[in-house]
Amino acid sequence: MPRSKCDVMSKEPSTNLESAMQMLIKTFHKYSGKEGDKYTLNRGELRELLTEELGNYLGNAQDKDAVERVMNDLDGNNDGEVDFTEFIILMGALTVACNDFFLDSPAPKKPESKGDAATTEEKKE
Ligand SMILES: [Ca+2]
Ligand SMILES: [Ca+2]
Repeated sequence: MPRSKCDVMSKEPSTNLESAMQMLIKTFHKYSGKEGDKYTLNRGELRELLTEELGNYLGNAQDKDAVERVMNDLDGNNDGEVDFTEFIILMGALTVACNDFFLDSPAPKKPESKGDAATTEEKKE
């Protein structure tokens, strides 16, 4: 897979979303660089990241089994380490879960839309 050149880290972020991307990258490397491979999280590093950075969302990260489960879920290529791609999948899944929660919260009253736009799939053959 060719990597598109992205120099986001060399520029000052100018938007919240760009800042968020930088934070994700910096946070990952803050923990991945502690032991062993600089670019991947081993179990210890993963546990530290989960407890330090996601304590509110993953309250049970102290629990060894929970870390083990997260590790097993994330480690798509089964090398016993979580690389950035695997990490970003966790962040994506957590963000989706938070968004679902946000959508479910009753605060803003909206008229119920009955007919969701049917998924139109047009494929050219
Ligand atoms: Ca490491
Ligand atoms: Ca892996």
